[in-house]
Amino acid sequence: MATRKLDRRLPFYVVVLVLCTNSVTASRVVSSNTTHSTHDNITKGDSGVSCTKIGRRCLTGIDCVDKECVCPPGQKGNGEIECVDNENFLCTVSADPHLHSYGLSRTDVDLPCRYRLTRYLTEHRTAATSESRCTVEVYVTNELNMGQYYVRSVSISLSAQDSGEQVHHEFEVRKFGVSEDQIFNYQSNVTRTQSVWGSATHETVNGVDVYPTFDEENNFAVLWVPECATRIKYRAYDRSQHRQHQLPGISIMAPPDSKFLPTFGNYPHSLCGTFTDNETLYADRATGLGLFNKDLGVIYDILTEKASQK
Ligand SMILES: *[C@@H]1O[C@H](CO)[C@@H](O)[C@H](O)[C@H]1NC(C)=O
Ligand SMILES: *[C@@H]1O[C@H](CO)[C@@H](O)[C@H](O)[C@H]1NC(C)=O
Ligand SMILES: *[C@@H]1O[C@H](CO)[C@@H](O)[C@H](O)[C@H]1NC(C)=O
Ligand SMILES: CC(=O)N[C@H]1CO[C@H](CO)[C@@H](O)[C@@H]1O
Repeated sequence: MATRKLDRRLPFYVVVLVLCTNSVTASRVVSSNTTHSTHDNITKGDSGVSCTKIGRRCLTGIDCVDKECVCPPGQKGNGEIECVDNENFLCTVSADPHLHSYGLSRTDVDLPCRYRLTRYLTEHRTAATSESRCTVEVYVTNELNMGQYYVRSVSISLSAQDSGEQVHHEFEVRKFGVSEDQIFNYQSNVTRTQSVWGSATHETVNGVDVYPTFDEENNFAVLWVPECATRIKYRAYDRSQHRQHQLPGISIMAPPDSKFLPTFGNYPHSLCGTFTDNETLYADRATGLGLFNKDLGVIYDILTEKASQK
């Protein structure tokens, strides 16, 4: 059925592919204090119980109730991919792919492009002064497989600035993943830039460190930064099958004190929107654009945003 849907829309997809891959690629200034590291991992975890109507599995330890993976009391989310404490906010792009905003609006993202999901500022939890901030920005790239789109890679920029220590850290983390026959193969590249400003320099730096880890039971590449109360998990899709027994995609957990910047944090620039958006976010936008379908509004916004496709 999915293939028939694609056949019908094929000319449209070709046009979109050309549009999004022709976007300008931003160049990056590389400072002399930049280091690169690569972290690879292969995971083949079974995750938790087989639960849903289409046989999807819950995260380990998550209960299956009436064919749904239910997060424990005090938590919310989709127990197939992420449960977070109630006060936090969650944005996910999962399956083929469905986007769920922070404000619980839903849409599909049927195109092979790179797009920004979120950008926010939040307090640095362990900094020496209260003036310290984290900035988080997340992009994902979709790819077409067997007539469906899936999230193929994730790119995260995180900067943590500690005014007390006069240190600014910046990280670029790119994660790629592929899975065949339930074997997940991840690669994460971390670029770290450290800069010191002001007159003082410090030998030792108590700043954040960003190490991608891997959840080997549930097959995620995870970036958990406690200093910024931010957790980003990515599960590759399985190329060898249509039915994905472990829900593929990305989840972003943002803390309740996150602040969104008007130009970059809010929809349409950041597809997850903000915490104050509601479930009609995408439908309202499509109506505002004069489009009959909310998925087309998102496609229009991704193409006009022209995110760097690198
Ligand atoms: C995968 O990552 C874990 C830590 O998350 C590590 O203990 C393990 O050795 C890694 N495996 C491989 C194959 O790199
Ligand atoms: C990671 O870095 C290595 C070496 O610099 C490069 O060959 C590889 O393509 C990079 N992978 C990603 C996912 O960026
Ligand atoms: C959702 O938010 C929009 C814009 O802020 C508002 O106009 C609309 O009434 C809200 N809808 C609901 C159901 O709360
Ligand atoms: C901005 C900054 O931190 N520059 C440092 C880069 O590293 C060199 C030596 O490795 C230092 O001398 C600079 O101060």
